[in-house]
Amino acid sequence: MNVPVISATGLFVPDDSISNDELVASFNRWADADNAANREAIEAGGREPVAHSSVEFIEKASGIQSRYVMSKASILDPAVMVPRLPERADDELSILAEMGVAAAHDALRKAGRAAADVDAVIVACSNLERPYPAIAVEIQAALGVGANSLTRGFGFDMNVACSSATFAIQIAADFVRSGTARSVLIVNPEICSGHLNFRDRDSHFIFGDVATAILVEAEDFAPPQHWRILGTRLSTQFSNNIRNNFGFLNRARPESSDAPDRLFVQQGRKVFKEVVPMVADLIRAELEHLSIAPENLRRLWLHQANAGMNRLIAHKVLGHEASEDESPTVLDTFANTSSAGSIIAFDRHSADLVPGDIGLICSFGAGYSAGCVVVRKTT
Ligand code: CO8
Repeated sequence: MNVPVISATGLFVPDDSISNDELVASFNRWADADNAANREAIEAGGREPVAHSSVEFIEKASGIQSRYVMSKASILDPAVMVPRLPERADDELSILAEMGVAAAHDALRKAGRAAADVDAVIVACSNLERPYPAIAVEIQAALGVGANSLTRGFGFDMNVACSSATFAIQIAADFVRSGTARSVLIVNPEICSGHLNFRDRDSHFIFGDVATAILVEAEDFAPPQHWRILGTRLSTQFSNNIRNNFGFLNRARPESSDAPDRLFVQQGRKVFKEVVPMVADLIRAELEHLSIAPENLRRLWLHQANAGMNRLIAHKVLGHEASEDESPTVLDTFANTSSAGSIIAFDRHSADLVPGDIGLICSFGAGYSAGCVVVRKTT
């Protein structure tokens, strides 16, 4: 059986970033204008005024300080507060494919791999811009993936919300093990700002935009420096606590098409409480299965949703408070980038590990869903 490895990862970061100060100032300007416009209803007790957001709350509750976005000006304009990304013609590269291609180029370059020698593309993310044709097939065509492959290459899209990347690594590793593919490119383009209600005080600060890529290959085909995949484990458990009701049946509903839950909604505190033990149990089960003692884990690259969640999960797994070196944070500057978060952490914080070091990539989120991948650095 072929041994699957991670040959390289890649990253695309948008040019613009929004600080908490900028985001909160925009929200509060909108809140003041909305309260003024609804003053009579508020005074008559028929409506609650919108409370101000606060930078202190955001940093204390989440650890987020800023986020990259694809459309800064319109998000910050209190009259708009939505990303504005002009529609592209069908014969132009779509925006998700463009971000994905940039991240893919980075991964292919680091691995020294020609796209023609890759067999498959999996686009795995929360925020797909259309149902079909698959973004993965568009990226396949844009990069020339599969030109040298027996099958001429194939691609498909999948969505397991924030856990999409680790679920895709499981699929890619299985393709490699079974011989279905020798080289699989996973791409995670996330325009989370498209699904975020910037007028919802509870969640307007949570997400950012980015794209990551992961090259999973057979060990005997991979470049000498790679990460052997020692094990993978997935888990799902149904919950409505993170939900998005946007879909093509919206137009078939008699209700208004701009209902708030057609964007991202969550019960953040419940998510926090319920997902932490689920993830810790999943990681412990996989480590036990692989006979790896927690003290032999050199680094955790955890999903980047909330700094407090990561502190608790790392503590449960390692048995002590994790240092920044053991469990690096990227959500301070990227915010929650859904499927891409743990891959950004891996991409930015793995070069210093030495051959033999063992680490764990773990993502978790809506579904609930959680996936972990245990890797060991080779030469
Ligand atoms: N400014 C000031 N105060 C605020 C604000 C604000 N912006 N927001 C809320 N407050 C207030 C509340 O009103 C409340 O006040 P009071 O105590 O008087 O009632 C108080 O602060 C505390 O509110 P919460 O209980 O809601 O605050 P928490 O401490 O729980 O923190 C968090 C909120 C940060 C959201 C936290 O619960 C959290 O991070 N939870 C985990 C969430 C998580 O991991 N979710 C994963 C979602 S992502 C996913 O799975 C994929 C989705 C797909 C991507 C879609 C892209 C959009």
